Amino acid sequence: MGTTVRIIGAPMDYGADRRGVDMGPSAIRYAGLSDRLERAGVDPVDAGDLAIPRAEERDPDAGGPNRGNAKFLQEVEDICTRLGDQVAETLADGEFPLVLGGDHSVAIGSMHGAARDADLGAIWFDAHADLNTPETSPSGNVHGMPLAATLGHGAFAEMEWATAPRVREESIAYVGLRSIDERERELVRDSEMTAFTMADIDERGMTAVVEDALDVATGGTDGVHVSLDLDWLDPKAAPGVGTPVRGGVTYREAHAALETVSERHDSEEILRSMDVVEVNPILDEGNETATLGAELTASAFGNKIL
Ligand code: 5AB
Ligand code: MN
Ligand code: MN
Ligand code: MN
Repeated sequence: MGTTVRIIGAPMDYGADRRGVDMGPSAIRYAGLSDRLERAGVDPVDAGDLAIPRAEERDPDAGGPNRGNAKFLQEVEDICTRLGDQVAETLADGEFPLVLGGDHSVAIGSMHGAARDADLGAIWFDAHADLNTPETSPSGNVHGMPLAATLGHGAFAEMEWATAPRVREESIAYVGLRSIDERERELVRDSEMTAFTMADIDERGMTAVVEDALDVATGGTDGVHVSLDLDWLDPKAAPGVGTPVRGGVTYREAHAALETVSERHDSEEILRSMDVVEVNPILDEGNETATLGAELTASAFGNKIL
């Protein structure tokens, strides 16, 4: 029996400054996600979108004083709690949860759900480290905090909905890092996480780097969460993102990376959950970035030519 992939839309943009990322799930579906997944040999079922109130109707400072300068943290909590439940239910039903963002704060919910009954490793395909806390964030945007939340750093230590005890630093690998805040740099250096920067990809090639990242994320875990932030790619390939950074991964490197994941999954069934985030259709050109998100997701499941 083939894998059933349950598509869960999380149209949330509370975590980012640029409006429009809430349209990501529609744009990725419109780019032919389901057909592409079928061609990759899995069975997609669409669970629709989580109901999420518009930001204009919400108070960015709700939730009280221990929340540092994190904006809309109360909303993020509500949504990630519901999302985590859906991800956990999907896994309990024997299906694969594919979460469409939305800004990257949705990963707090995906990982919390995926790690409820398993030790979870993660590969973070992103230009950024996403390791800020409500205390350290320069922007107050929660999309810059999901890994810190999952690991229970700073104020997140008190937030049970965010911290996922079964995700450990030593099972997390960054791939493609190139834009990091000073405080994050210290944290990554002092942590047990593994960080492959763009320079590592230049030197060693994408396939070798992703093989190593897979070793990190599979070592001593029950499965791997793949978090794909489209700003991982170079803005020339993926213009529709809110925080573009030059010098990113090319179209071909990106496919090679996800194909490497799929090859490992074919032999060892390592994949447990995935999210595709930060697609902003308002900033996109011809739905190119959403299309890339759909294509790369299919590559993760083995979109082979022959
Ligand atoms: B993304 C920045 N580090 O915290 C911050 O797109 C950018 O999910 C965060 O990777 C980028 O605001 C968050 C400056
Ligand atoms: Mn990110
Ligand atoms: Mn990013
Ligand atoms: Mn928790």
